[in-house]
Amino acid sequence: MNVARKQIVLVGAPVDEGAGQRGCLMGPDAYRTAGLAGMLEALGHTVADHGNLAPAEVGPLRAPNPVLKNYRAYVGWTRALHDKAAGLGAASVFPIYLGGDHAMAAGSVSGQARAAAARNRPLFVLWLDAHSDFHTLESTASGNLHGTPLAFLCGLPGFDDLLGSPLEHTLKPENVEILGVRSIDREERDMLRGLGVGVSDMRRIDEEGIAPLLRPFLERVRAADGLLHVSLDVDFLDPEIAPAVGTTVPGGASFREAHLVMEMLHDSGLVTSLDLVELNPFLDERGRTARLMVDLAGSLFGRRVFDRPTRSF
Ligand SMILES: [Mn+2]
Repeated sequence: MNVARKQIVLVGAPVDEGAGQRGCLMGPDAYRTAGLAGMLEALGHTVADHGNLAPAEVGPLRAPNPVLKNYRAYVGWTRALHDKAAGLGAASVFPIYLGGDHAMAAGSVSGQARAAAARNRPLFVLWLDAHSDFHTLESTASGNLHGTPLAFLCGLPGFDDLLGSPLEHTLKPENVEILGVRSIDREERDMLRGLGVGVSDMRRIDEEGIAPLLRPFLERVRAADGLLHVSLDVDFLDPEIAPAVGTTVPGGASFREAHLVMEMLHDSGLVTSLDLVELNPFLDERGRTARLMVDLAGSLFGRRVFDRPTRSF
């Protein structure tokens, strides 16, 4: 078991322009209110809260597709988060990016990828999500940009505005594992298949169990001496236990499946950065989703569910 103390940095990313429903901008403060920092400190880690970021100033831009919503905001947030994440990735800290809708991962992950490349280590990404977020700016029908970050990160074309130049350190598609997915559009499926991204849907999780699906991926990260970024979307979880998300899809991960993933990630000692995304406190029930996400972070940082007294939710 890995019990190393970590220097954790919290970065608020109150992004909600990428989602179809507003409210994710309250996410970072909901995590703070739910006691994220104190919980991590109680586990023996040190925590520095860097507050909330603001989007970078962006000059005039024309959206490449008229259906896209809040395109300039996506560009501004991506640039601000990319710079912040590249800096944190170069330091010996563990950043937790507090979202914010999933559009923020375009910046957090690309910045971490840049830092990983500077350290000559491959970056692997575990994407825990009901959706694959693999639309291009052309293929999206909804225009909601939180459906596009993973396509950007894997180097699909059309995203050069995001950083003002082509993405230099793209993720290798085979270094990306999407777990828990249960809603993929046809265009996304074709692109995912063509590129060789790892995708385990809920049916596979039902049939094979979540641990045997995660384990080989972790072994590949270890064998490659890779860094591992985890991007945890609230809608990975079943809406019965995590209602505070604008994109609920029935049939998500259970409480135990989600904790097991986090415990395995902790035991692996491989995770170096984390996104907590899509929490919409406006849709929550007395903070239960925020508290569950904080609890899951606790498992990722070394807490055991069975060490705690039982309590009712
Ligand atoms: Mn997502």
